[in-house]
Amino acid sequence: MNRTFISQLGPEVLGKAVMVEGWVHEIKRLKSVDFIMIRDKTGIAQVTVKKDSPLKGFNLESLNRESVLKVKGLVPEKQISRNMIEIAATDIEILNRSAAPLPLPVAENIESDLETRLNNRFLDLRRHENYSIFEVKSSLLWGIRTFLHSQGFIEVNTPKVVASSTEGGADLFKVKYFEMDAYLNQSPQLYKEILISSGFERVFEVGPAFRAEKHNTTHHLNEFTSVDIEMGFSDHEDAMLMLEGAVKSGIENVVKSSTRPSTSSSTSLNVPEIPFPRIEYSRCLELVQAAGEKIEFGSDFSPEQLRIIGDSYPGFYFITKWPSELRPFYTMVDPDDETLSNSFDLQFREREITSGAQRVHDPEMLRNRFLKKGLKPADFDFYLNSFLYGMPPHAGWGLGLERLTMILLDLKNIRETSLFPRDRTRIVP
Ligand code: AMO
Repeated sequence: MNRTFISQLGPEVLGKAVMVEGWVHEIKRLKSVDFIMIRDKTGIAQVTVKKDSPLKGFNLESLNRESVLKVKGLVPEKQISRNMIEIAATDIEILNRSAAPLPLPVAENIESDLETRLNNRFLDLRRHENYSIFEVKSSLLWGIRTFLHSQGFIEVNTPKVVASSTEGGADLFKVKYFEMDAYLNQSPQLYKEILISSGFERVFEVGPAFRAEKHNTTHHLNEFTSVDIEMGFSDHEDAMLMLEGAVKSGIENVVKSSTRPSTSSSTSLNVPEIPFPRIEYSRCLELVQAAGEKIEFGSDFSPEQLRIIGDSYPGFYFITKWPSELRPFYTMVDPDDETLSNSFDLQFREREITSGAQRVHDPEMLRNRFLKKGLKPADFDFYLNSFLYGMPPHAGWGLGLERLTMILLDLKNIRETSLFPRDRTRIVP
């Protein structure tokens, strides 16, 4: 007999024999009947075991919660409960037993602190609301991937053990690589640009990015998933169009494929309208100053100042034309005003989701940008070389997948969106 997922137990199985597999969610013992709530990733069903007709080889006495069962039974025509389907067991096989007591409750509606939950993440993830987060993250990524493929991008994979920094030296994890010093990649920036010189024209990558940021916040991880694109013969405006298309397509796919009510209850799960507003950095500066904050041109916004800006733009919006000195060496300066750059961030309220820009493609200009940032061009030879023999103008962006998942589901801590988060103090599990 084939397995039926619990969510598939609809009107068409009434009066029929089924086989389900899952975990013991709860056990309830009454006088003449026992109930076992069985849970798979799609739902919970109620298995009834009559005491006057014992099942061969099955003894409920020694069964702990979270044990793994295979249940065969009949689905009665007349169902007692409206929100949980009942199966009258004819055979129960214990596939594996769970130890007791559980280090973390799965069934009860008990709030455990995040530390305890993350220490016992394998159990924590059994909760349907947690599975839903990863279902959303997966659908989001699928929607983004599909969109990028439709726009002529191919997915690539670049090295994660690298020889140099891309986003600033302080946030690098140093690793030993045989006799050499190496680092964990902060972003695929340099490699995705090199591929534009290689004639790939449109590439994207979904991969881990490592940042040795020392602060422990609710929206930083030390390892996160970066969704990156790079496109040749393009500028920052083209990259912004691609970004809003990708975000919209990702959210559309989440809305379309959401299977459980808990995912659709989120406040932000409306497909956003594009184009997103484009607000210049200087306008944001004015907004913040008008609210009484002290900030000069050239400074980055503090969390509180981003909140002020976010209050004026409640959904997705771009902050464009950032001061050149605030952006990394690879960012193209604005040809009309070299204090500014052809760069953007995508924000959702006060939260940054993506950074992007048109890049410098002239090798001489790039060398000068390195020097201006106090970096040695010689350390970046492998990258600079690819600019010497025909590098097209190009642009791209990097999107934090956990950040986007977090804001879509209105979660308070980014760790909720990472299966096994890496933060300042956690590398296990
Ligand atoms: P940036 O450093 O702004 O840009 O990173 C891009 C996006 O990645 C996410 N992000 C993080 N998410 C969780 N934890 C962190 N510690 C973290 N750091 C960054 C954010 C951010 O917007 N190379 C450029 C992108 C480009 O220009 O193509 C870059 O990495 O959502």
